[in-house]
Formats: sequence, C-alpha cells, structure tokens
Amino acid sequence: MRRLTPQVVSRPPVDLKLSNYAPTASPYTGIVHLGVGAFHRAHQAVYTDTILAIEDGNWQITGASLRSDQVQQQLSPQNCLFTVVEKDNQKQRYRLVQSIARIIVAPHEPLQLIEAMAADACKIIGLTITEKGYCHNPATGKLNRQHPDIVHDLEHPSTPLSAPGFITAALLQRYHNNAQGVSILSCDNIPANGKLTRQLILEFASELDAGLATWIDEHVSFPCTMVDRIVPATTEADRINLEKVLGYRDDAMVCSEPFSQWIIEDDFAQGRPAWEKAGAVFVDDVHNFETMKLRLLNGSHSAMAYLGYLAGHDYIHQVVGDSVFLQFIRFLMDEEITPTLSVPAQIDLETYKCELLQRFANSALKHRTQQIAMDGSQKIPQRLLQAISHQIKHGGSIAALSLAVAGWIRYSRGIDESGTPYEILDPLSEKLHALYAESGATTDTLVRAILAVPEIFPRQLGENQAFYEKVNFYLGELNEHGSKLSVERFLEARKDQP
Ligand code: NAI
Ligand code: CS2
Repeated sequence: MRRLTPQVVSRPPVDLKLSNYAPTASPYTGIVHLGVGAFHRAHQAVYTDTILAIEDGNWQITGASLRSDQVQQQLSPQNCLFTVVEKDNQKQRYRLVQSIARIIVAPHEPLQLIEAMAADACKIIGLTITEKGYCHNPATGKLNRQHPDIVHDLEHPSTPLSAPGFITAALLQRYHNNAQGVSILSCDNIPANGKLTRQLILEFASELDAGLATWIDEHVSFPCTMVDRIVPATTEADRINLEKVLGYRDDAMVCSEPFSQWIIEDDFAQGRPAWEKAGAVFVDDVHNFETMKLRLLNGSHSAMAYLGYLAGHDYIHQVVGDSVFLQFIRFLMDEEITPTLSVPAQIDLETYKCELLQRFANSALKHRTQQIAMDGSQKIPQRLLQAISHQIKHGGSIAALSLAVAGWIRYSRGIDESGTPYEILDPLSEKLHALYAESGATTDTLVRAILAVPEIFPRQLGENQAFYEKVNFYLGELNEHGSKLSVERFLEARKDQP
C-alpha cells in the first residue's frame, strides 16, 4: 500500500487535478477551523485551495478536532493532503486539496488550539461541528446550561471541552492582549448560524467577564452562511476504489457531488480570502437562501431518511427512485414548504426543486438514509417544524410535514418494520427511549409526551391540537401499514381532494 505523500504533488497521476502554490511557512494560519469532517474537506477547504493558487495571503487552514484523533491519524501522515472525488451518474473527478496546513487534536493539545485562535495571524475561526456541537437548545436558540460540557467549561474556562468554551477562551486571550477582532464563520446547517453562534458566545462570555462580552460585541463578527454540498461519510470501498484509480492510499479522502454552493454575509472583522473567485456568493443577508435550502433540501432529506429507511431503503437515491416517495417529496416541497418561503430574486424555484430531485437521484453517491436520520432532535426544528408553524399561522396544509414528523417518531423507536433493532444516534436518544418505554401501546400518550419535549418543540406548536391530531393519525398509519403503504394511502387520499 502506497500512502498519499507530497511526492504526488510533484508527479501527480494523470487523472488528478491540483492547484499550484507553496505551503505556508508560518506556524499560525489565517483560518482555524473546528470540525475537519467530511463536509469541511469537500467544501470550505476546496474553495480555499482554489484561492491559495490565485492570490497571496496567509489563508491556509489549521484544522482542529474537538473529539477524537481520527482526523489527525488520517491527515497528518499525508502532510494534510487529501483527495476530493466528485461523482455523479456520468463521471468521477479527482482533486488534490492542499489547503490544510496542520491538525490539532483539542483534547490532547487544548492550549495549542486556544493559542492558534488567539494568534494575531488568525483572522477567521470556522466551524462545521454538527448541530449538536453548539450545545444549545434548538427550540429556543439559547445556550444549554445543563449540557455537561458547558457545565464543565464554565467551571474550567481555560481547559474547555466544547466549541463555545474553546472559542471564548481564545477571545478572552485576544481581549487581554488588546488584540484585533476576528470573524467566527459557522458553516453548519443551522438557521441564522452566525447570529446563533454570536448569541451562544456572548452568553458564555458574559458568565466569565462582562468586559469580554462588550469587547466581543465591538470587535468580533459572526457572518451567517448558507452552505450546500452533499458529502456522505467516506467508506472503505471509496478508499479502495481511489487506490485502484490513482495508485495511492488516501485515508482522508472524501466523495461529494459536483454541485457546491456557499452564500456568505460579507461581514468580516479582519478581511477574508476572495472566495468569490472560487464561486462563493457574498450577500448582505442570507436568510432567504438559508430558509429555502434548510426546508427544501434538508427537510426533504430528513423526510426521506425516516420514511425511506423504515420502508427498507438504505440510500437516498433509492428513496427518490421509488415513485411513491418521489411523488410524496414533490408534494411536500410544492404544497407545504414552498408557501413558507420568500424566494431570493436570483433563484428560479421550480428549477431549484428539479435540481434537488436530480441531486438526490445521484446513485454514484451512496448517501445513507441512516446518516441523515441521526441527530433528528437537533435537525427537525429547522427542517420541518418551522415550516409547520408557518403553515399553521397562515392556514396552510401540514399533512405531509406531519407525516414526516411521525416518521421521525416511528424511527426513534429503534426497531424497523421487520422487527430488527438499530441504534438511535441522537443527543436526546435516552429521553426519547424513555418516552417510548413509558407511553404504553397507544400512540396518543407517546405523541403528547414527545410534542412536549421543550428542547425540540416550541410550546405553542407542541400544544397545537391540529398538529397533535395529524402526527397521531400518521403515527397510527405507520404502525398499522408500514411506511410505504402509509405514503401511498397519503397520496391516494390527496387524489380525492379538489
Ligand atoms: P462528519 O461526521 O464527517 O464531521 C463532523 C465533525 O464535527 C467532526 O470533526 C467531529 O469531530 C465534529 N463534532 C461532532 N460532534 C461535535 C461536538 N459535540 N463538538 C465539537 N465537534 C463535534 O460530518 P460532516 O459531513 O463533516 O458534517 C458536519 C456538519 O456540516 C453537518 O452537521 C452540517 O451541519 C454541515 N454540513 C454537512 C453537509 C454534508 O453533506 N455532509 C453539507 C452541508 C452542511
Ligand atoms: C444532510 C445534510 O446529513 C444530513 O442531515 O441532510 O448534511 C445534507 O447532505 C447537506 O445539507 C447538503 O448540503
């Protein structure tokens, strides 16, 4: 086995595209990024790789893991080089990415991470740490003070565990050093991700030092972003295929679709790379882009993940390849999500929705329904529930959205339609499991109990009778008929309506 090494850059295989630039000499880089998972590698690291080849600037990335050392084991032996494979049903394209300079494993080197973010050289702190990494309450957008990592970090602020704790520790150093401000760039699928991050950091900082909170307010910017590129978790089969084509083993490779979109609010405290030259779009306000993407793409994704998995589909392309689910998703998009959107002037919504369905049908990209199903408690508020609240307020239909929520509840039972158990990966899995165990055989007690979980359901929505009735009805359907037949019955019932 020949591992990917810098020699590849001097004599690359013919199929491999790569940019030409020298690695940064400085130990401190302009960008420090928390959460160097699959998405960061196929998205922000690629945009930055393009820019490094066309303009000067210390914009290489120091990547940090706040959890395991897996990313370091993948990247460090390869001098942080890795391959992105763009795949669709027609072709595969290979690109070597060189924009990551080094990796810090925070649990091993917490002070080095704080120092990297507090350094004058650092202008941007990026985040792709998943929804749960923000340690907030998704229903209220406030810091979850009961979160064990937050409890720890407020007691031990100089040796933190959480992302809010690490960022605040670095900002405290900058404040004490009278240093310049910095931009905190959340690239997670969270509504108003910049505003939310600001709120959480200010809440955390106020607990430590009121002067720090004022300094952050004046010196630190939190641009909101809409990010989009489907990047499934890499499998061993992906690595073996890459080795066959390119002749080297790449433990850090990622596969993604060709499509990529990055819409960013142009509010940077200390400058930024000219990412627009790599295709990013800078706007004053991302709200309408983000709502459109979170509800149409991610809302459909979650609906397909729960209902599709229950119907026996392991991958997203299989779900949209099943005409019953395809019709259902199109109905969900057109009848219940579209009415909740203010569409940005640059977007033709019909084209956008058709392209989404084509992207979902990409069978070269094996996107597991169970990957999307994880962390449902952190995802469904912005993907499904906000659209439901909007529809209720404006007298619109919530049937398909409620069937998707019922799909999530049925999925959370952890037993599939053939009786086989599976693991629920969700920060609230214990709570959901306990609610299932306590609720007995009928759906109504369970649905009442789940809709009363304050971390997920805003009170007004959880107490809405029409919503409760719909979810209860569809959960009964799913239990009685299974997912596919329930969706068929749903569509059949729509045919009779005017
Ligand atoms: P991944 O599983 O490959 O990486 C997740 C990263 O988050 C890892 O570095 C992990 O250490 C870190 N992390 C997990 N829990 C954490 C916690 N509690 N605190 C701090 N760090 C934590 O996942 P991937 O694919 O990179 O996705 C990450 C996020 O990126 C998603 O949750 C989403 O918000 C966003 N995203 C992902 C897309 C995709 O298709 N994969 C596309 C658009 C956005
Ligand atoms: C997916 C997203 O994992 C999930 O929950 O819905 O990561 C999705 O692939 C991206 O948002 C696409 O941009």
